[in-house]
Amino acid sequence: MNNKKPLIMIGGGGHASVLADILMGQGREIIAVISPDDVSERPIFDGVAHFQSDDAIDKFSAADVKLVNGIGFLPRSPLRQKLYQRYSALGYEFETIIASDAYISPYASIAPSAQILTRGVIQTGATIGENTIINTGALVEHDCYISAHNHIAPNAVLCGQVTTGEGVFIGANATILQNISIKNDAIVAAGATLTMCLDKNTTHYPIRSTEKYT
Ligand code: JB2
Repeated sequence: MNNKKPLIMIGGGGHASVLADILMGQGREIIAVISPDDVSERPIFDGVAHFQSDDAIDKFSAADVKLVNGIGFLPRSPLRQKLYQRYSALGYEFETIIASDAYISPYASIAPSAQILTRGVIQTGATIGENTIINTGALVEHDCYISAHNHIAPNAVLCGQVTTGEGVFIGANATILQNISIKNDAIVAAGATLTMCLDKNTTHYPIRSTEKYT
C-alpha cells in the first residue's frame, strides 16, 4: 500500500475496469465506484462500495479523496468531459494514471488527470493535456502536442509534431503522419491514415482498397 489518497471511480464499465486494474496493481485503494448500472459482473469491483447516483460523490470530501474519470470517450459522447468539468469546478482533483509498463520520456509533459494506459509511449518533447486518454499501445512520437479531452485509441500511431485541439478522437490503429494538425472535436476513424490537416468537427475515414477501382 502507499500513502496516496483513496480513489472514487466514476463509471463502472469497460474503461473504468481497465483503469481499476492498473491502479490496483499499483497498490491504490478504490473505495467507491459510481455507476447507474450494475457492476456485479465485473469482478474487479468485488468488495468496492457501489453507488448508483453521482450525488454520492458529495459524501466524500474533496480534501480526502481523488476522483478517477472512468467514463470512456467515443465520438460525440460528451459525458466524460462534462463530469470532469463539473467535479473539477467543485474542487475535486482527478488522479493522473500512468500504467507501470507505459514509457514516458523524462522530457515529455503529462497534465494532471491524463491517463496513459498499458504500453502507451510518450516520446521526448511531447505534451499530453488534461483528461486525455492515451489508450493501450498508442504511440505519441516526439514533440506532439495533444490537447485536453482527447482519446487516442489503442495502437494509434502519431508521428512527430502532430498537434490536436480539444475533444479530438483518434480511432484504434489510425496513423497520423508527422506535422499534421487536427482541430477541435475532429475524428479520425479506426484504421485511417491521415496525411493532411483536419478541420474542426470533421471526420476522416479510411480509404477502402476497392475505391481505387471504381
Ligand atoms: O451519468 C453517469 C453515467 N452514465 C453512464 N454517471 C456515472 N457516474 N456513470 C455513468 N455511466 C456509466 O458509464 C455506466 O453505468 C457504465 O458503467 C459506464 C459506461 O461503460 P461502457 O463500458 O459502456 O463504456 P466506457 O465508457 O467504459 O468505455 C468506452 O470507452 C472506452 C475508452 C468503451 O466503448 C470502450 O470500448 C473504450 N475502450
